[in-house]
Amino acid sequence: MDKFHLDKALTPQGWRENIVLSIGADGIIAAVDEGAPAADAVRIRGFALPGLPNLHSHAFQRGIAGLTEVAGAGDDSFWTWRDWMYRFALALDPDDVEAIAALAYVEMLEAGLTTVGEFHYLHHDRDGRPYADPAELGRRCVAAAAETGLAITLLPVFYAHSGFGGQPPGEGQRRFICDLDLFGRVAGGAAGAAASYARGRFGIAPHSLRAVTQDELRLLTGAFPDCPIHIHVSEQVKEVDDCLAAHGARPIALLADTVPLSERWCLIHATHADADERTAMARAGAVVGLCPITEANLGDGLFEGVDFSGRGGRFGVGTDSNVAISATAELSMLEYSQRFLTRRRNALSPRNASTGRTLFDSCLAGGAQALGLGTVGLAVGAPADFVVLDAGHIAFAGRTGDAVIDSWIFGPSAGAVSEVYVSGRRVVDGGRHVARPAIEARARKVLERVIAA
Ligand code: NGQ
Ligand code: ZN
Repeated sequence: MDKFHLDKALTPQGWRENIVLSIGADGIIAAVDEGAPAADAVRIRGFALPGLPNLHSHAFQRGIAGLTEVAGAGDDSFWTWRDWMYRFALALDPDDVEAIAALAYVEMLEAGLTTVGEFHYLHHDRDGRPYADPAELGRRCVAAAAETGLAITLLPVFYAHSGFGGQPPGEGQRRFICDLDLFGRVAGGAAGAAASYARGRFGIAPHSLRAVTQDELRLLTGAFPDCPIHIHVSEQVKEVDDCLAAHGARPIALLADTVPLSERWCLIHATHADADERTAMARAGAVVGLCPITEANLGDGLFEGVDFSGRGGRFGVGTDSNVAISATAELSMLEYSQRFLTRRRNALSPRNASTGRTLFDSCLAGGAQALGLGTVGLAVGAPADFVVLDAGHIAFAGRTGDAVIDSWIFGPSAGAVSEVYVSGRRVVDGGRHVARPAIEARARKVLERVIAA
């Protein structure tokens, strides 16, 4: 059994010193001992934190990071960004998708994110025809996760329409489109791919109320009764307006009327939820998947997070478009968005509590629920997924306990992640993923070729 002696670690019982983790051959923590001698254990000298789940990613979009920040001739918006993104999506072959995903996953691990929820909708060949294996590209995402050591919950997406009321899809969406029968084969293959990787899990993702009809939603939730379900909802004002025009209801209200919202649901963005919708999500125990950097980048708007958490609402964070891949920047952006909104400081923490610690704990629990991870954290029964912050980094001078998390998230902490372990295996060493050189070289070739074309 592998053993790690952690000098300082955040456990479910709080900060502890000198604990010893014993890891089984399956990568699961079999024992946590306090004050046990560490003679046969690997000594971990920094601050150890559980790895955070990244509950929402479109890995391929990493390829256009920074390329959509030039103003066009008209007003730029989410919808003009989407045109750029669609054009890029049409250019990628399976090897390209895998190479870009592996780069994104390396960057996630280096950031301290140890699981990804891959909301995967690029299914078919460039001409729109299904691959011989209809789950080819989902399989490539799992291959990229396995190569990098990242845990993945693969969420194959059902996408059938271009707008409310079952409007026919556009030509630019041809790689995403399935009928229910084809989706059954895509999802079956995705489930098989996830099952073939020890750290793979599976859920489904009806893309949005724009892309899926109410009847289709009901059929899907019935056909996949047990797994996590993710959906984009209420992200843009236009989506709210179109939903009101088509159905006389706001998106989350419509969703809650259509299917029983529950703990297996993860509602991505939920930006324009009104008070009743926030209550409905909180009561159902559903997770809201906030993606603060992408939501800022796309001009989505502000989610009323203080009100939502006051109602007992659960949330986690995702890197979504992967325009920047950073756990600390997602968490600080989340808190700052609420300070802009409420004109208060320490908006998302209860009185006399660390904001960083509160956000960290919430997003660990919310992300784990949304991705169907079971037990997480430095506890018996959880996978040995942990991040080591360099205790000698100047960001932590004079800091102990939760001040370490606050200084990591809000302070000048670039380069603070020194090591990352997944299933007890070290995948990041000295701040760098152990396979970064090869994965970066492969991705560089792909990006230079595809962007020049
Ligand atoms: C996506 N992204 O699925 O990548 C979407 C754009 C759409 C965000 N919603 C496509 N941020 O919503 O139709
Ligand atoms: Zn998304």
